[in-house]
Amino acid sequence: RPRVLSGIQPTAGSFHLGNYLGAVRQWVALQEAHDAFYCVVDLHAITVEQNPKELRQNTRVSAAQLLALGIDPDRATLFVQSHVPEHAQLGWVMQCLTGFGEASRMTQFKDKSSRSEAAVGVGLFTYPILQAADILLYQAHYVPVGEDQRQHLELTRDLATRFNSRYGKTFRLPEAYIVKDTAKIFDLQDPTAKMSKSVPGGVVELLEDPKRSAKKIRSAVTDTGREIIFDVENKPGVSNLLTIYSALTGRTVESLVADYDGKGYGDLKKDLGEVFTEWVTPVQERVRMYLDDVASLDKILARGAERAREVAAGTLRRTYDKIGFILPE
Ligand code: AQP
Repeated sequence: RPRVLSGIQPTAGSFHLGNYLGAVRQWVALQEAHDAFYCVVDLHAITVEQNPKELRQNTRVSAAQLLALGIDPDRATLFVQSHVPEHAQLGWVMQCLTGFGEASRMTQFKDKSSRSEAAVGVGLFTYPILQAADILLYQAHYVPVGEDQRQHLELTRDLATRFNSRYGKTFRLPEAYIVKDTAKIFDLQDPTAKMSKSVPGGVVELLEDPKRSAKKIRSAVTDTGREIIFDVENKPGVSNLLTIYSALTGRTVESLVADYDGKGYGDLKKDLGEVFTEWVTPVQERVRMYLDDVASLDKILARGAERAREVAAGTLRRTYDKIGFILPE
């Protein structure tokens, strides 16, 4: 079975609709026919300052959300990044292989550092290099991510190629697995920007009160005119709502457009608020259930880490050997 690897940050506690539709939804689908590894990337979370108590809680809440959204720990390997020390170890090797200019060209760093009011740490700069290590450790064939991660995946491939040509074939070159329709979910208040947890306002959080989400959807920025049609260029707001609607219900955009013929933006937003509420309510219930039994949740994660380490340790050992490190017996 082809292998997939992907990760999600535990930073904000709740995932948002962009994380779900752009990434986690694919994770759930891929676990059926793939050898899937999914991790909550707490090492990445500390690239910005975290409150220790909140980080611990958010990591569990993230794992609970993945389970509630359909990740099956008997099929997929679900784990926490810091439980597998090989991530940090291979991360260092990859850092030594990366050019300074190459790292400087990563647009996510430019975006995030320019938005940050606090001092920016080196970890935020080297974040995509650790991400490369995350992926390469598992020799993943595919990496299901949103469009915003495409550049990071290119870096991963470049580093794998460089290592392989310098030391001999060691890493598989992974491919991005990006589902076009939901590759980028846009902010409800600014439908030209991606929905993102660091720009609050138009972001729909999975764990907030659904009434609040429905209200955000009702007050989403739409476009001039009245007609409900899918036209990303001229009607980004309405198109974004149609994308979300379609993804949550499994209905095609065309059939939605046909249904809303003659109706107004208000109708579409009100209905989408209801669709979202209906979808998210049982998800929230399941999240609560997992969090009510932290001991069992931690056990699932420990089991996942053990399976992940079996693969990661093998790759790291081969890598160290190629580099010329003396392998401990
Ligand atoms: N708006 C989005 N549309 C589609 N996919 C998205 N993803 C994030 N935003 C969108 C995908 O979600 C996965 C996990 O993301 P993450 O939590 O690891 O990191 P992120 O990209 O930093 O999330 P945010 O909300 O976008 O945070 P900030 O504001 O910190 O940048 C990834 O696969 C990502 O593609």
